[in-house]
Amino acid sequence: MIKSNLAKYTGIAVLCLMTLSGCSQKTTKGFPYALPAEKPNRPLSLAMERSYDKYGATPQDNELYTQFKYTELKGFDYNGHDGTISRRDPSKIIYKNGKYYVWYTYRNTSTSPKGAAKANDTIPSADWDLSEIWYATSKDGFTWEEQGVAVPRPPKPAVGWRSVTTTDILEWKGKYYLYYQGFLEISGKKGDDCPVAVSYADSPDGPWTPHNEIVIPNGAPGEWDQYSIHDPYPIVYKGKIYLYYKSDANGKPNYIRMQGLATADNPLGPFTKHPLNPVIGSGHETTMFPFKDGIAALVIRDGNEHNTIQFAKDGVNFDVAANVEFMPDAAGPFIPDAYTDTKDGRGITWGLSHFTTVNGWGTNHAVLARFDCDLSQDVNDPNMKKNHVYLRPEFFYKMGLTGQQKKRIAEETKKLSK
Ligand code: AAL
Repeated sequence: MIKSNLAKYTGIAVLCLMTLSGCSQKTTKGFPYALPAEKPNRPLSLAMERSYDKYGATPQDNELYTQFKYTELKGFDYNGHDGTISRRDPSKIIYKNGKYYVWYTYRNTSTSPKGAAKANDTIPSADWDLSEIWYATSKDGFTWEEQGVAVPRPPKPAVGWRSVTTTDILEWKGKYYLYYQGFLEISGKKGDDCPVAVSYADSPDGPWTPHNEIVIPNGAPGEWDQYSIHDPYPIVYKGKIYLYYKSDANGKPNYIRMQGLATADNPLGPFTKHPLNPVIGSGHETTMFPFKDGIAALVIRDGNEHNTIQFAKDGVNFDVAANVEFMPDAAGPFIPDAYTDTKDGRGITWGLSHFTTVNGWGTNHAVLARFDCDLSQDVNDPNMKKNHVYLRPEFFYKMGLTGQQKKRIAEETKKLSK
């Protein structure tokens, strides 16, 4: 008995010593040079905790980290880029009948946009005023053949009579649905007054039948989405239609752009806005895709969390998953599993986006472009996972100081010399 007790206590003492020496090792040895692939069991700074918990040890380990590469498209004419023809806000891309399909806002007007005060029946106020929804097809995703109008402007006073823009496609039970912003007055007179309308067809080539009702109305006065519902963007998730959208709130003096969610069991509605809206407090145009068991989002341009890719396991509660640069504006990716109600979203590798900065305001218009990336579980492209883009000094000098800033700096220096 005594012998066994002795053995027991000796064992405990040895264990304690081992633990102690383990502890002291943990605290005295510096953080390892070779970055552990898994979160190490040692006290970590907040930044290193976050690094492992949110992102993965390095950007290369993070499936939601990528670079974006851009290619000019072939097949679209822009009238010498004089501002009379514009193509922007591409939809998601789908692959049907042996080719890719994309829909987009198409403007072909006698002049470039002139602002709300000068706009009339033929002069557009903004780049997306007096527009229609057109579509194009492609065999390779680089050269496109424009097919013409999909959804024209309906006669006044139907929703969209002034302009139909910023569309996205849904495939649901063998039918196709195009959701779009239906302008009820000139854009810019009262912000963008453009509730969401929908047209449907049996084939991606149409003909499209307008469902002459607003499917996602503006919020009630005083609510964050009281003025506009932008960028309707449907995917199928958890057996339902999850339609994400953007709205502009605040507006004093700058808008805060945020993303909301509305869900439905039927493509023609009713859609129920989520009680937690807005579900993302940043971003500009809306781009989401099924990823693993949740939804990933490209959060571009605006807000505290712009230039991030976010992820929500429930499609609602998004968190930052990666910080990225040079994100595609208004991205419409090719998402093979956007409508399959997948439980294991495979991600995206390319799509179309737009550039709105081809020329100055005088000949303002937008062009479609292709972006490529590696946000896919099935591709591992180390070149897309590099974590720096090398830019020449000229790029930075182009973003030079304004005259007013130069004046302030000169005054500050003058004050010092007194
Ligand atoms: C875009 C989109 C919507 C807006 C306008 C055209 O960035 O958010 O489509 O209405 O600008």
